[in-house]
Amino acid sequence: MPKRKTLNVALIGQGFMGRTHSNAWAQVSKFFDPPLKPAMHTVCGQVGESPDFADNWGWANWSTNWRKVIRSDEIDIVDIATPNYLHAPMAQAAIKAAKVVCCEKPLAGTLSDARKMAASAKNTGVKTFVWYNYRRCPAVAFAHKLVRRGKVGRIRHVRAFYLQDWADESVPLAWRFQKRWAGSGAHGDLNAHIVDMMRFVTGEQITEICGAIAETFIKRRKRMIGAAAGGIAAGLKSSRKTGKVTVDDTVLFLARFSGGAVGSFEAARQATGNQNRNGFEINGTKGAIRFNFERMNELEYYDATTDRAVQGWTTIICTHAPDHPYVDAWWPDAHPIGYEHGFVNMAYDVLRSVAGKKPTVEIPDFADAYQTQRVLEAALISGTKRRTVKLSAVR
Ligand code: SOE
Repeated sequence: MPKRKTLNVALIGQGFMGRTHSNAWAQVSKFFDPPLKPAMHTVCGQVGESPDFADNWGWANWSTNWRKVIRSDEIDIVDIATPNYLHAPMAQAAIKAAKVVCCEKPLAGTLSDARKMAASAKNTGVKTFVWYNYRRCPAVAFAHKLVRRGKVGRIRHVRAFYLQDWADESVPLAWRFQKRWAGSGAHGDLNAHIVDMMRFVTGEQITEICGAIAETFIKRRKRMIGAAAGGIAAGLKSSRKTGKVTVDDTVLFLARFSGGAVGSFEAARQATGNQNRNGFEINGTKGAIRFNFERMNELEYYDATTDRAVQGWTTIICTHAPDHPYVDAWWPDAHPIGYEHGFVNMAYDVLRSVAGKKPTVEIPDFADAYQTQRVLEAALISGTKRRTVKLSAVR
């Protein structure tokens, strides 16, 4: 455990997640009172990216040499916010340097990388965390607590979906559409979130995949001009030339849970009309809950134990402290919070965990995120082989 009361953070990545993480490290001590304070020490970008990012977000230093930054004795926490193919080399270097390691989701682009990352973390005892940020929406954290309190009863059905519609023909061949950089498409990007979220909310494990479909609707996309390896930086222009998309645009699969429930999972990037519909519905013997991130402050609850004459869905605005997690750090009742707050909530729980204190709700470490990665892999095997796949057979 780092000795300092102030932990020096090195962030690697200046894209979308570089922004959400920068905001989280900048805001966490303003809204929470973490037992250890983060100092925004260094941000690493790619050669060709702008160092202005560091000034804009309040990072004291900027570098393009992530290996050197990770090895620096001045750094306590390494935060990886890069495309999936870089998670493993960066995390392994950070574990070797005995740093605290935070890594964006999915843990890795491949099960093999994820397995090695989890093994290194286990063998060294280094503290690791994975940014499955949706666990830290107050409504999702509260859903987790309602299930723990038995308000839903024994779970019979889990219906999870993460539907977007941004990836139309106009979007060029970025890293997210190429297997060598991303590992998979909507599956590792979006099913990763809902698999983690359903394991978290139900408290159960997925034991079997009973069929899956993967489809790529847009087979070729315009290449990006001047794209660095992985074509990462946002805003790159696209050329006339096209390249083959080598990952899925959508994956759907059916699953069994350890408590006996059955479930469906659907991830899609061209589900027209769903801009960021990350959600679920869980049906149990005593009631049901449902969530849609597009209305992220609300959780719907159905109490099946009341008089049938008055049963109906209740919409709970999850902004009431202390009943709803995290909200005492933010605003009064019915003053909604947003997407970025989940990341600030996570930074708080990372700092609590590093200080040896309990997080507000469980945080996935590499070992936990590896379980999610096994489910993703099992679904891909089921889709390819067109058969049922037991999780016990996927390591
Ligand atoms: C793109 O699908 C994306 O940015 C995901 O990568 C994030 O994890 C999700 O929170 C929003 O959409």
